[in-house]
Amino acid sequence: MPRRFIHAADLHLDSPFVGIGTLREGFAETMRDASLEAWDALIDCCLEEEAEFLVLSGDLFDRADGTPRGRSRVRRGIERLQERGIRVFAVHGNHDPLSGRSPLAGLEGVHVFRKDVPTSETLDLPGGPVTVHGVSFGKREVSENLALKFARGDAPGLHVGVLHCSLGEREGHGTYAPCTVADLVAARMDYWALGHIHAYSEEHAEPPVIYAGTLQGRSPKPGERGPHGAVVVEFEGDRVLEHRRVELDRVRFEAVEVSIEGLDDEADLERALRSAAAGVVAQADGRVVLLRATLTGRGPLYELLVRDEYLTGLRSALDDQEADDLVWERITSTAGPAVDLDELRQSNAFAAEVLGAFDTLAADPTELQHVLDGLAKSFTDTALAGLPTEDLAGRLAAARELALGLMLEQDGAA
Ligand SMILES: [Mn+2]
Repeated sequence: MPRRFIHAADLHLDSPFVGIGTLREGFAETMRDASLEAWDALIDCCLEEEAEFLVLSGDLFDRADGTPRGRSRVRRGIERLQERGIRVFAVHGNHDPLSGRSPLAGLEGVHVFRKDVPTSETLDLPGGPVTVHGVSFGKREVSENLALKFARGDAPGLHVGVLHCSLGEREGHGTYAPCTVADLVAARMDYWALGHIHAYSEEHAEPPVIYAGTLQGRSPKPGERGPHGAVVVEFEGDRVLEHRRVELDRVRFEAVEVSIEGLDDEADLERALRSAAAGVVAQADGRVVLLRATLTGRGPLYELLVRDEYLTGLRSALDDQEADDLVWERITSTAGPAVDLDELRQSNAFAAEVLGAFDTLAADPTELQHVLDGLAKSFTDTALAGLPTEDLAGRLAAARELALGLMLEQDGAA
């Protein structure tokens, strides 16, 4: 029978969720406990899989010393692992740097890797030896390439590297302890358990170089959406046989896009939104889904969508009727009026010039950011205001359609 260990990262235990719209009453508690319940599920998973050890690749907490609730839950979980002899290996990341005493210090069965210089621990397990190598962040901003300092050594058996790091630049993530896949492969580990990037990602197949992703998604941003959890790694001797994701999240962020094309009235719109929601709820396996919907496409319903407060009202209307497993978190729109853009671009109308200006802006992200910042202040009640500030393309599209809609309205009035 293959032996197993579990890899988890970026748990940010007991930290608040970020960037969430209005939630209906009764969900505060579910949200507050989600990261801690995901931790309990991780411990259950270690026991069920009969894992020999657990590795935590940084950002266990959102801040260096964690929170009393978070620390208490971690202690309880680790006690449960100890009863079964399951060891824990942890490094600290940029959010919970090892600046003083680790909240994990002194817990039985836990090894916290020191800061700045990688060290290794060899376990003489009944199935054969395993060596785990790791290094903690000593401060938030580590600019050194820590990967270059790892060395396999000559201990027999499996070698696992544990590191919080940036492989190249990633949107939404600070660049810390930068390194390349080649640097990691050169260290001759049999598995690299990485932390920092919040979406699961397999960076290299042989040896596996894996970002486990957050245990529990933390916001409606793309990297935090969909299933989250940990990685079960199966091995024999010094070879990884297989690794697979396990879903341990308690609340799931999802996003759907619904086109208004071909929709005639509000009843059609509600039906289309509910049907899109049913698809993602079905995949969530009973978890609470926090759903963000974006309306796209062109059609006559556009006029309805741009009315003051319409989208927030529509969100409440849908949310009022939902069961416990779905929360309508936000509805945004990049939809437009029923016009043919290409036809308009070819025309002599003023609108053609306006479209040209938008096309130019789309090609210049710096100028676009500048213009959108100004627009957001002037159009606080529009569809534009509801879109996340980081969604530059979405906000530009919404602004373009708003301008077109206003011009068409003028034409109609004349
Ligand atoms: Mn991090």
